[in-house]
Amino acid sequence: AKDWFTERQKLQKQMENEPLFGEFKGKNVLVVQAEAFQTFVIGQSIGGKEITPNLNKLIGQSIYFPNFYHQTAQGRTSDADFLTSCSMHPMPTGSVFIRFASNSFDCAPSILKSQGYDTTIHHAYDGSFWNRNNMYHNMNYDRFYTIKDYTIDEPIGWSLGDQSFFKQTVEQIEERNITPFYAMAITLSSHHPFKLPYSNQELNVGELQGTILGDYVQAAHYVDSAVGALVADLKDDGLWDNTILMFYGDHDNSVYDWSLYERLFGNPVSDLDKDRIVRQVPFFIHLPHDEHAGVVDKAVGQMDTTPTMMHLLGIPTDHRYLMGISMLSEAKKSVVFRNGGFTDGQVYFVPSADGVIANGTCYSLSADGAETTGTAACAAGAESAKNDLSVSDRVIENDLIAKFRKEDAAQ
Ligand code: GP9
Repeated sequence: AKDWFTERQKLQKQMENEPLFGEFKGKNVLVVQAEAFQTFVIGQSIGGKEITPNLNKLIGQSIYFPNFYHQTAQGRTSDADFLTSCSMHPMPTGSVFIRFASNSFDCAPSILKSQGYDTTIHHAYDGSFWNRNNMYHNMNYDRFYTIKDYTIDEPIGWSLGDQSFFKQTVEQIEERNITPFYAMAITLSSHHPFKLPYSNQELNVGELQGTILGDYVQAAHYVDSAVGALVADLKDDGLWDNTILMFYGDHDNSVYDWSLYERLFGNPVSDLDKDRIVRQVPFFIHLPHDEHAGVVDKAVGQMDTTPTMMHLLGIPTDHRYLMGISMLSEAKKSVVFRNGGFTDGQVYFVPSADGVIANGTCYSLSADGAETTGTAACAAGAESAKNDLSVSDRVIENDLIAKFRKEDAAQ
């Protein structure tokens, strides 16, 4: 496993000579992890209205990755947090937050704290859920703001509506008055089963009315309006121009009735589309100035988030134990899913239930679409995906990063 990381660290070194490395040194970072927020709602309209008008507008002002994939497994929201913050795969069963909360990892808050950042995490729910209290302590956050720190003045779903959640989160950050800050905000209003109060249902979802996908679309629209209000708040408070804002979805919505999606899109959904719809969540980076804004089509995944942040902030990662690579780097790598599937932007592999590579489905991707091809075209990538997952599992199960660090210190 150590050799695997030595090779990965060589690829991570590459970003130090690439454009944008350190261009935003010392800037604040605000990360928004949005509950069950998927890519298919971006740019989509229903009843003549955009589902996500604010995020659609943000595309033109951000670096936007339409081919960003979540890589979560049974640990759902906690897996997304672990993948993006600590740049390792989730476990095949359970949640790393619950099973391995005292192990050593190189997570974003501890890296940034070592660089003088104030580090906070904000989630308006019970601090013990997903064992967050323990895991966040291990991740070296200065403070975890839980439901106890919020006034429930907009009750929605499990707790507080995202609009008020964002507003109070910005107030909490401002009250600390410590810069630079790294803050992560985890939303909740779009949690399954997506039932918003009537007054928050602003869209006319037509024939999806009364269906779970109709409710999901209403919830996504509400989250989008909360993001619009957050952006306005950051601008009003003078934070917009000195803060990197990252926004991404944590995992899919668990709605697998494809006839509902066909009604929404107005066309049939292929098997490949089904797999991609379930795995694609949007990823936005808004930088303190807009000159690098654009759509980047490359295939990237949640575990690339912390390396990307370090790239922008100019913090080397070539001595860290991170499995991802900056999304802004030219270094090549594929996005590996917990089920053994992967994509590198050229091919997309969907494994079979028995895990035998030859029994899986390999698609070759092109600008015009996708077609199935022999599994030989995916075989090397699928072997490498298996190996990556096994390295990650061994490192986590045996707390190997602690051992690697000792070895590094002795050298
Ligand atoms: C609860 C929230 C939801 O705190 O993070 O987690 P999920 O059920 O989506 O994994």
